Amino acid sequence: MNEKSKQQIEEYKKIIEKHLDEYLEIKYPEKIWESMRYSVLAGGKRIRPVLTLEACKAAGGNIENAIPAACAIEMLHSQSLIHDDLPCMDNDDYRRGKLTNHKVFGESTAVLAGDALLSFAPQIILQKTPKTVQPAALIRVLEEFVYNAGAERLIGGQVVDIDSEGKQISKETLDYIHKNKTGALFKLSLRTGAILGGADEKIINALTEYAEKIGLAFQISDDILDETASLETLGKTPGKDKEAGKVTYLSFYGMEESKKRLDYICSEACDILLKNNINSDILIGIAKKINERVN
Ligand code: GRG
Repeated sequence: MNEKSKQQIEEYKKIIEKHLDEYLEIKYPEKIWESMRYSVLAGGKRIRPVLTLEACKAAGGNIENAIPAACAIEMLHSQSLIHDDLPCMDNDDYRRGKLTNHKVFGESTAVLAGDALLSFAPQIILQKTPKTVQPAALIRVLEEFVYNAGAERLIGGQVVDIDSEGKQISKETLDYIHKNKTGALFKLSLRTGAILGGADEKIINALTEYAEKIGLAFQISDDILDETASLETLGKTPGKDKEAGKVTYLSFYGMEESKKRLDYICSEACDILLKNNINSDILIGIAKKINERVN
């Protein structure tokens, strides 16, 4: 990735942090807003909202139109992490290098903070997206949001993941988990940016294909990192998959083959962009970065 693109990503991140901070201003009852802020503003990589802003730009749109939706997607992602960390799910003590939400605020507040983020996110899309955006585009973005957050996608993936713990699942089941638990939000991020950027269907489809590739790549690298990284670099407890008896990409393909597949899938993602004349050094750079991920 060239220097200009690196700076652009930092600029996107600043915009996202600033708007998340503004949107999540503390209201009454303070406890729930503090809990929501604690997790959302805990400093994740912000890859999903960066993808949304860049997809909007790559489609020739104005990123101002996509800022509220990009932040809403990060809220949805943070919500899924808060709930995933609960004792009834993955039961984790650390996330984003800090104690998990329920460890600080208690379980009932953590459940409610997740719920509150899930309904606050579409509220932000509706209230804060510039009024110049066509209502049809806004409705499409909202439909993408609720669909990808729901039982057919993100929640479906999580349910099958939990049900699969300690079982010898098939490759198809693992694919379903990856596609939905991780892939859904990557697809949502890119499609949302493309729609708000005014992309035609060909470009929306190409960015969807790219999203499928990097979503899978991200999950493979997550599985690799779960075995190789430390709590310090990862920001969450490593080795959780093995401990929970989870079948991962590595269970089927082993470390070396998984790395090869990761490399290949990332290059396929770049090819999709090139073939469709999507000129984005940032999207190419992100696919390459996922291949070299350390956290
Ligand atoms: C109620 C809508 C709703 C959802 C709940 C709990 C749940 C369903 C889903 C959990 C999904 C989950 C935890 C997927 C893991 C995806 C993943 C690879 C997360 C890590 O993402 P990073 O590395 O994290 O981008 P940061 O902290 O950098 O943002």
